[in-house]
Amino acid sequence: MFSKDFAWGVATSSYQIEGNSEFIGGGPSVWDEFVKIPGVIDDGSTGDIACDHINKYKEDFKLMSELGIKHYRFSVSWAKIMPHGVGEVNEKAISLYRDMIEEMKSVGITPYLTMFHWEYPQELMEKGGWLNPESPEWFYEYAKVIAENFTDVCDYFFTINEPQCVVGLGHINGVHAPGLKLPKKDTFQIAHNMLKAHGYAVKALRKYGNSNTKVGIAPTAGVAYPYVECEGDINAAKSVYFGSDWQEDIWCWNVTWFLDPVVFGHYPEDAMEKYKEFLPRITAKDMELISQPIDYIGQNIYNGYWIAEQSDGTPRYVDRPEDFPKTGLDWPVTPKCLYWGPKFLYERYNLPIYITENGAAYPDEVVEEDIKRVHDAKRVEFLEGYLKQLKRAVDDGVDVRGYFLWSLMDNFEWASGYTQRFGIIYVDFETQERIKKDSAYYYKTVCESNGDTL
Ligand code: IFM
Repeated sequence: MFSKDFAWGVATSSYQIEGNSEFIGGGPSVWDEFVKIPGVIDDGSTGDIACDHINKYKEDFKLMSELGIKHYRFSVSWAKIMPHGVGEVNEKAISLYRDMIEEMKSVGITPYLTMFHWEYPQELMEKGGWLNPESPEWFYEYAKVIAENFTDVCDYFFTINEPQCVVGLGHINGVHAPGLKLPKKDTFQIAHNMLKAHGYAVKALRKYGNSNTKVGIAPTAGVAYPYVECEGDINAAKSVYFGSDWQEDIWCWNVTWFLDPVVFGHYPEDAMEKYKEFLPRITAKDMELISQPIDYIGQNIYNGYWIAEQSDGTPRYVDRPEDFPKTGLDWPVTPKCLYWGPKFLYERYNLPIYITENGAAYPDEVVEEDIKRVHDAKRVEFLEGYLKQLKRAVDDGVDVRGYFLWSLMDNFEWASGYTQRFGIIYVDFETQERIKKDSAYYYKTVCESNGDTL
């Protein structure tokens, strides 16, 4: 059973929904620049208008409250708040975000603020971005502004969303902003600087926040889970999930490089040995900074992969059959990752867990019936399957405190533009009309019954 204060929520991010209203000002982020490059976004679109949430947030929070959703993970934009990344603070952005928070609270929604969901200030990018040795201190300055301006209205914070994507998609294969393809050595440096930035952000929140302020990080990674639920496969899966057998080209899709330092204060030894020629200078002071005590870990979990134990005791990656179910982005539908992921994470890190993102893109269609409707049966099936597994984890004693469905509404899906719809609310991007999908009504029953209907 889910605890009575379990946080049933939805998630979004600034660039993906807000739109770039000029009256709020701020400076460009790397995404504002990246989307201008021809060919980088599938449909040639940008987040300039997105869901126009900046002008429609009151309506959006009302929709959430009609759906019984009482917890909301959203992000604020570093570039909008600090036009140059450091120094000047844009008071218009501060008031906008404060108003958003007050507004959501007025309809009974608890805010969970993510400080960095990828809107890196362009001006700092021109100084080297995350590769610049000063970048962690820049983030500290930003985090101080966040702490000073939002800890009186919000208790829950996440520092960085999916550092893996920033490193891998942004700096290894260049399909996300800033669109770089850097040598491995640089990408390890970037990851280290981001982790230091996380540590600084925790410090700033502790120093300038208050006794109610809580903080964690929100990384991601596919979940290695047992092909058969027997002891051998379970142990093999765990060894892969927390091991160092990472993809040669995109090394960063892993759990331990990003969570071990944060929770244990050291990088995983096997990976340190394996990647030693690429590692930056890592000092004891860095590790002390990175491992500031946190209140919980977030984890964005979308899918997983099967692992079996071979007769010699080593793990084997088990292929999926051709007709294995997939979502719109060709991501496999693997509900059990929402059981094994939290279970393994809790065993290793022993901290409360929030599932900070989970959800599915499918090609939705609006039909005219009594009202406009979207019959997204596959998304309902996806959610039902995944949430049942999450319930199983909770029933097994895993300390999961909340679940944030990605996403409240269809939005700008980065390099896929508007071609992929993740929302439980349909957005007509021509008219900005919102239409509740069947999955929204489904999720309402889950939230309102505190998961008893699962
Ligand atoms: O839309 C993204 C989100 O910004 C980060 N996590 C994964 C989602 C779906 O791709």
